Amino acid sequence: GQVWTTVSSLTDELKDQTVLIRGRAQAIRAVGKKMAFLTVREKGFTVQCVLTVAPDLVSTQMVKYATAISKESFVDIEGVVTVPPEAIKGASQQVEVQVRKIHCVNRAATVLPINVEDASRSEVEIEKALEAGEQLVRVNQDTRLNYRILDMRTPANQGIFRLECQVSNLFRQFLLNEDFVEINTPKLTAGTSEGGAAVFKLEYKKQPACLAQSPQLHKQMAICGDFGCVFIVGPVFRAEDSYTHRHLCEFTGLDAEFEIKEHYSEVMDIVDRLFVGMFDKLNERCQKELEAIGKQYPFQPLKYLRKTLRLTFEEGIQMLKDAGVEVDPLGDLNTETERTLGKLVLEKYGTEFYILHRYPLAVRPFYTMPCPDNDAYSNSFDVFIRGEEIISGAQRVHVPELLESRAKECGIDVKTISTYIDSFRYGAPPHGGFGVGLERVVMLFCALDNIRKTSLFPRDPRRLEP
Ligand code: ATP
Ligand code: AMO
Repeated sequence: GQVWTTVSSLTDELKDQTVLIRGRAQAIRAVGKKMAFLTVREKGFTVQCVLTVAPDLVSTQMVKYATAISKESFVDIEGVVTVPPEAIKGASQQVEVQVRKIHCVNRAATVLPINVEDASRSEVEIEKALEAGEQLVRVNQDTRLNYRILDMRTPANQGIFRLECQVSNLFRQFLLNEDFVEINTPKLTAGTSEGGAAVFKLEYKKQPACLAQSPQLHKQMAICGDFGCVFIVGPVFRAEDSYTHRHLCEFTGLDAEFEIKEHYSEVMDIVDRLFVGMFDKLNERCQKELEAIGKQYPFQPLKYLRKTLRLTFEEGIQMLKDAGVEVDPLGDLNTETERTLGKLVLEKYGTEFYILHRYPLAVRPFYTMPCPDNDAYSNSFDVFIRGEEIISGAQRVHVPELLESRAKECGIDVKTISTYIDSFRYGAPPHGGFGVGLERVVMLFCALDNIRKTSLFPRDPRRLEP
């Protein structure tokens, strides 16, 4: 019948009250035999708990018991909230708990592969600590990922994955409000949707099959089935053959597809409203998360406009040319030129979030609608945050004959996608849509340097564990 208080809610409003908390023993420090400090952490929030030997407080045995608790063990603490005169370093909560009772609920091993406190520090804090001669182990990315459940406990990681939950939640809420229908599409497929080599092949009951590279074909088929507007949140598989900071072999795709009336700008309109609203709400609702992330990985808030900037691919090429960067006007942009363009756009328009549209047809997938006025270009777009792609979208070809010839031109074995192409023979409306990489949105919103930081259990060309 006791009432539990969360560590995050321990503020000076609870001064002099007795509280009961459960958390992990993050750090334990004895001061002589009569006093000990215990940092208790719960879901990334920390509070300093003080044990002081006194007749009506705690006994020397209790201090001994407390200092023997191994780091990361679960403890229950009953105590009184006090407000110390000075700021408390190394704890998120600015109050202390004067311990009356302490009980170790379950012990952690005494030797841990990662010290969560060390793993929570920023680069600057690590440098300072090392300069001050502190014993500290820098935790590298592989160690973090090998022992992800320990790494996950840092305040920054608690923030990152709670923020990620909000991104997919806001995507879903926005589209449900717009009368979209959430559907599920198969991840076991007969053929590729995005073409190229980046596909995981497998055997499906003696039949060759692949893991879905995107829900592309099935989301379009749902439009042929009269759902009007659909969306999908689910895993996407890409057999990436190189190791980069922004490619995973499995990521979470946020996909939408819907009928359009006149123009592919209707697709960009949805992207614009969805993302501007999403960024506003993230900044508003996730302040604690953003603060925790920024404390370990300092970053500037994303600069974005009320109405998202749209540039044509040709305008982008021109901006690059004017800056002395030579690019193929009908080729794709590489990672470096995308980043350069991002910088130029920021200088000229003051935004780090923008849409580049009317891409050359040759660099887009076969299902992309060519521009009616010039088929060297296409009714397609990419969306960038801080110079890196987070979304691809387009109007699609809804005429079966054109779809079939485009697939052939792109070297796709049309036999493997015949049911898809046939869907358009029974009448199909003009439509378009887009696909978002969830991990990329979070990575770039927070200016993180690596997509592995925003995937809970990343899968990359070298990693299939844990
Ligand atoms: P998607 O592949 O889904 O379109 P993306 O962000 O990977 O998303 P691409 O158009 O494939 O976009 O690639 C853009 C640029 O990123 C390429 O021109 C290339 O320079 C680089 N790139 C793409 N994939 C890889 C990879 N697997 N390894 C290294 N660089 C890559
Ligand atoms: P595209 O291939 O550009 O488009 O993928 C859509 C978005 O998914 C993300 N993404 C990735 N994220 C992590 N690791 C990867 N290997 C990876 N590859 C892509 C990016 C990208 O913008 N069917 C189309 C979408 C559409 O037109 O509706 C498609 O799959 O953020």
